[in-house]
Amino acid sequence: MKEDKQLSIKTPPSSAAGMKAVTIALKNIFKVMSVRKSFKVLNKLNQKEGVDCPGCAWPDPKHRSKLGEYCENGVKAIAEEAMEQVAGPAFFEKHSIEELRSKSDFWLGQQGRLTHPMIFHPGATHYSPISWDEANTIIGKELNALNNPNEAAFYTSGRTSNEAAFLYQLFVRMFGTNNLPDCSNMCHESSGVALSKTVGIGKGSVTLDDLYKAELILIFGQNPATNHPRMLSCLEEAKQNGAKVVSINPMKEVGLVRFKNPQNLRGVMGNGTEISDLYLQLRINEDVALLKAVMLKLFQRAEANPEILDSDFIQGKTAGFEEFKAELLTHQLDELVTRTGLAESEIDKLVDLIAERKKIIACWGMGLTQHVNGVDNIQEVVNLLLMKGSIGKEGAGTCPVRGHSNVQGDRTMGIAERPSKELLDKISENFGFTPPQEHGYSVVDAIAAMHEEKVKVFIGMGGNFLSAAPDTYFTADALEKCSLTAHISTKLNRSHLTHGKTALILPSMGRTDRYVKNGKSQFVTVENSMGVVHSTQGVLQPPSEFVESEPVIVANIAKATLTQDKVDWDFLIEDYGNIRDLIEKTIAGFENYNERVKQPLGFELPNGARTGDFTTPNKKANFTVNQLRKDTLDTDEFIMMTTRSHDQFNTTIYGLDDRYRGVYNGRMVVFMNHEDVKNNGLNQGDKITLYNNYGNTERMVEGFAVVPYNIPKGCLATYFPEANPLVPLELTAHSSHTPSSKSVRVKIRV
Ligand SMILES: Nc1nc2c(c(=O)[nH]1)N[C@H]1C(S)=C(S)[C@@H](COP(=O)(O)OP(=O)(O)OC[C@H]3O[C@@H](n4cnc5c(=O)[nH]c(N)nc54)[C@H](O)[C@@H]3O)O[C@H]1N2
Ligand SMILES: Nc1nc2c(c(=O)[nH]1)N[C@H]1C(S)=C(S)[C@@H](COP(=O)(O)OP(=O)(O)OC[C@H]3O[C@@H](n4cnc5c(=O)[nH]c(N)nc54)[C@H](O)[C@@H]3O)O[C@H]1N2
Ligand code: SF4
Ligand SMILES: [Mo]
Repeated sequence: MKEDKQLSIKTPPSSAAGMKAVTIALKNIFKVMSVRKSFKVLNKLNQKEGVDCPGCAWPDPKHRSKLGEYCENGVKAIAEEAMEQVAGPAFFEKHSIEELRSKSDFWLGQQGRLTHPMIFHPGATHYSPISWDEANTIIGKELNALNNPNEAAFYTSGRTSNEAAFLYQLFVRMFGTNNLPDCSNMCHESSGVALSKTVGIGKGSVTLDDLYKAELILIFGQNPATNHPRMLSCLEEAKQNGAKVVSINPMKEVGLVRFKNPQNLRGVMGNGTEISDLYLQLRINEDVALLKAVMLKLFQRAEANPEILDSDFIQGKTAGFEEFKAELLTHQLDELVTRTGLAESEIDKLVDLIAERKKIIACWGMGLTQHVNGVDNIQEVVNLLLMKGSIGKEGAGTCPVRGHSNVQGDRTMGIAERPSKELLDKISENFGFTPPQEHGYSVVDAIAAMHEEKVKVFIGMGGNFLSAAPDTYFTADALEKCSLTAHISTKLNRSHLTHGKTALILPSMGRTDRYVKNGKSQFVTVENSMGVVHSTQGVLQPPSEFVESEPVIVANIAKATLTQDKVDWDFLIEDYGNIRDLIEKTIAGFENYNERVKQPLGFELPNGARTGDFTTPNKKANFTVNQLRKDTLDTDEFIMMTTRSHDQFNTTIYGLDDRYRGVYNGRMVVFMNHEDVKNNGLNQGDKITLYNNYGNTERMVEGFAVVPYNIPKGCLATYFPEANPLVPLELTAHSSHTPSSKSVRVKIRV
């Protein structure tokens, strides 16, 4: 794909998926892989005992379609990972780091799979090859030269398998720190915090079967057509079973309007399925106001009609109801409605749907979590479900839809900067050492600490820390201050190019790669968004003999670092079943791990919120009181979200189109309400500067082309990571420290 084509803006389509998605997916993969190799992996993709899709964490249904149990973006994820092109030593000899920095993220990704460990020596201009042994020795030396283990930070991105994640956190804690920031900090951390406090488990409560049985599904701040495409077939089935669907989202997302399932005739030949029965385009970050308005109205209606609330559930299973109700009644309905930007009649339609139904599921994505009040957003969702008794029973509950394919599993394995006491006690009992007890750094804390030179070594297990993090220039400075940055990666990315005084790239296998040890193929395990643990096994030849499997990489770093070692790392990587035995001993819910994971469907982890046995300290589901945000915008200010295009997976750019929003050949765009475009004297395609002034620091990005769009007045949308320089490091959600990348105040300059 050429990058020099002109940006073009068209009317967005009226439905998502359909046969077009199939053709685009196949075109994508055949461009970079042979047809034979493509089908070798696609035939196994998301099949029982096959390759788990490296895309999102959406679960697999019990019955798998033989036509293919995957979506367009799953195919793109495979093409990105398994492409035949390689970026080996010759590539790095040809291109200096300075030259690579001038290239786009899209170009970097197109250069192919990393094949050799590479090092950047202080003062060099290029990366050069290094052996694994030497690379591990350097890491060991740098880590052991620190004054204190807390001067190192160990990042994880959510593709890492359970086995690799478990070993990684064990190594890091044996080394002596809880500095385990992870991508979750920027993602569903607000969900984890809010759900642990209110219902006792930081994960969602529902299964796919619940979605099929729900009467009402509320979808807040999520764009499934792009980010969890197979969710649309699940919603289609739920609708056929009689469910109503409501989307609550400032942007009109095509996939939430109409879906054409390429696997059935109606999707291929007909008009497809209408997904949303009601679409509420509220203003950015006014979900708390909307939820409060809805709950106030439910209380008003319950005066005449008490059975619309589940008083048995409220009395028997919850705490804090009276305080919650008392605070809610202090709010003025008019004020709440005005803030949402919605007509009261639209809100009444939502209240009608909720009042008449008992089995309600709330799904959500980044549109709720990435705000200063991200935790409050989710706590208000829980308040609504609790009023209705819509949790802990069939067809009802919480459904935070996770991002990376194993982000939830990584947390279960102990990748957490604030580990539970239970985990630390178990580690101590099983491994004969006392793990550090004090909390470590989350992503934003780690950036601040690197900037202050309190953290000097950064190791990344997957991911692209620089581009994913907020405040890009500040984060770049922070990484450059480190003495060593080392990334375990499958593909080249910007974090390799903005680095510490010494830098390492350690090439890793991905999901699709086959790993054979002593003549035996090894599988690893993952946990999906609904708490099902299952195996995944690669089928393709890795891109080079120097590419290593993640658990092996971790074990070898541990061996080169730890002086008083209590773990037989070689034994563990001899057969990954040995790692699973240790996981079983350490983490609750993994009894008979090696046996149960061999079942074709895997197994479900225990979930108290699913069964109504809440594991909060008071054993109740807790109502909470959440404040309404007080700030208002200046008259010339906008509130901006950063979001994903259809052609990207986070910082990996698959292509330059966002066809569901009608944008082609460009990513430097800003979506703006039609009237705002006109009132600011702008036209489609005009290039503008976006800037803001948090903490008296001007942050700015230039050259964003205006796209008039169906989004409320005063709201803007840009793509992540291009707009990340505008997200201040200190603008984070209370309690979860998640960057507020969905509500950033900005002004515009022509
Ligand atoms: N193809 C593909 N798949 C992916 C990813 C990817 O980048 N590409 N990323 C993966 C990851 S890590 C994650 S976390 C998920 C992310 O999946 P999503 O959560 O769907 O991510 P976003 O694209 O950030 O979209 C968030 C949605 O929230 C809406 N929104 C923004 N602000 C608000 C608000 O204030 N209120 C409400 N109600 N809505 C709001 C936006 O309009 C948008 O529709 O997807 C995963 N899957
Ligand atoms: N402004 C803004 N910022 C955001 C967001 C937003 O919505 N807006 N979203 C946030 C969210 S939800 C998330 S989850 C983060 C994502 O943050 P990250 O997880 O750090 O980013 P990714 O883009 O997923 O990481 C891609 C890189 O991972 C490596 N990789 C891929 N597969 C593998 C593998 O199997 N093994 C190994 N070792 N490496 C692999 C490749 O080298 C690739 O370049 O970004 C966050 N940042
Ligand atoms: S919905 Fe997610 S997990 Fe399923 S095939 Fe698509 S990208 Fe992969
Ligand atoms: Mo995420």
